[in-house]
Amino acid sequence: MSRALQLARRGLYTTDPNPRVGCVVVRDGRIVGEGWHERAGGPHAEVHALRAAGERARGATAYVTLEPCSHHGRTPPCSEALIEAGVGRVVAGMEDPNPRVAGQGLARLEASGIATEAGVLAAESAALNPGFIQRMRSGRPFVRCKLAMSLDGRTALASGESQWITGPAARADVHRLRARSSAILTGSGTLLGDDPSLTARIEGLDGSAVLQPLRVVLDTRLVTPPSAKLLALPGHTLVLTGSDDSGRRRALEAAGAEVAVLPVRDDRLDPVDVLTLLGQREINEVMLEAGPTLAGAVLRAGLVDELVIYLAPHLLGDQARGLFHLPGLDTMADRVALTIEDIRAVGPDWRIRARVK
Ligand code: AOF
Ligand code: ZN
Repeated sequence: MSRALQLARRGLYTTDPNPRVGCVVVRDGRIVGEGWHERAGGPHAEVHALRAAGERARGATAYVTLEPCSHHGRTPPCSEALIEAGVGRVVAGMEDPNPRVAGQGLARLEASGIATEAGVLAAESAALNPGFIQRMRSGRPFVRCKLAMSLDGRTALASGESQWITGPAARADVHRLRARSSAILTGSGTLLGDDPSLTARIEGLDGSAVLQPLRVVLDTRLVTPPSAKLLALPGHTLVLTGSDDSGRRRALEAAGAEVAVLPVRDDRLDPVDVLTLLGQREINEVMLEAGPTLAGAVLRAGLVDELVIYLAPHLLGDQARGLFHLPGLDTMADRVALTIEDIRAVGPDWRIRARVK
């Protein structure tokens, strides 16, 4: 299963909106076939592994990081392929949370006399696909909020200047996080202030090895200029607004953006509406790269799942800006509680990964 997890990770940047899945076929203690899911529409991990194993799959054990599917999607069901290949046993990392599968893949195998087991390296298997799992269960994507700050917890000078807080190694790490995300979410404030590209660029990997994440701009009043840099870059940009200004909308569309209108509540777009819309578009992992107002609003709505904070070895002082605007946080009881999952050095900076409790 460890090997199957390794194989699944090869699909980290390309399987969207499908999950990353790996499979290993073992006979008499030897690996006779391996495979992983590379892209949606292409064969599933099991099909690749069974093809590699050929006749040697008969009586073998298949280890799969996700329960084999039972449905006709873009491809025929893997449970049927395993039955036809004559495997004797199937071990799954976890059940498929997709309601079209949800235990039926394993049940189908059992019904034809194949022994099954689920939950082997379950936590590791789930960690491959936090977004897919959350979207299948809640309809909304997994949200990872990325922040860069000084050692004294500041993210920009009072002037807004923030380039660069962290060094090149941390910025390269951010590109890997962007590349595994289905969408990058930012606000019009960041767009106007920084004119960011929000693309995923990984050294040593060409364009086709990374699906460009959807760039999503929250722009209540439709102030995004058609000259914004990201509109001209490879990939797709979605501007979400509450404005019905058709002139500005046409100008943005002419510049390559897609514009969609959402309801405005208290002068803002509601993070729940935004993430529900993204879930409907099969967005699995969202990377939130925003200023304190939007980051604070999404955090407050309880919709941030993970924080990735890069901590740089310098001080910006108490006139500089903090990470989250959280009005009304007046007592210690209102603190946002976190669990730190890991801390590691990235060049001269430190990366902290934390879960919101
Ligand atoms: C597997 N093995 O390698 C993957 C699975 O539209 P399709 O045919 O590509 O099916 C996509 C669904 O299949 C996806 O939502 C998930 O439930 C499952 N993914 N299943 O047996 C695989 N990638
Ligand atoms: Zn399948």
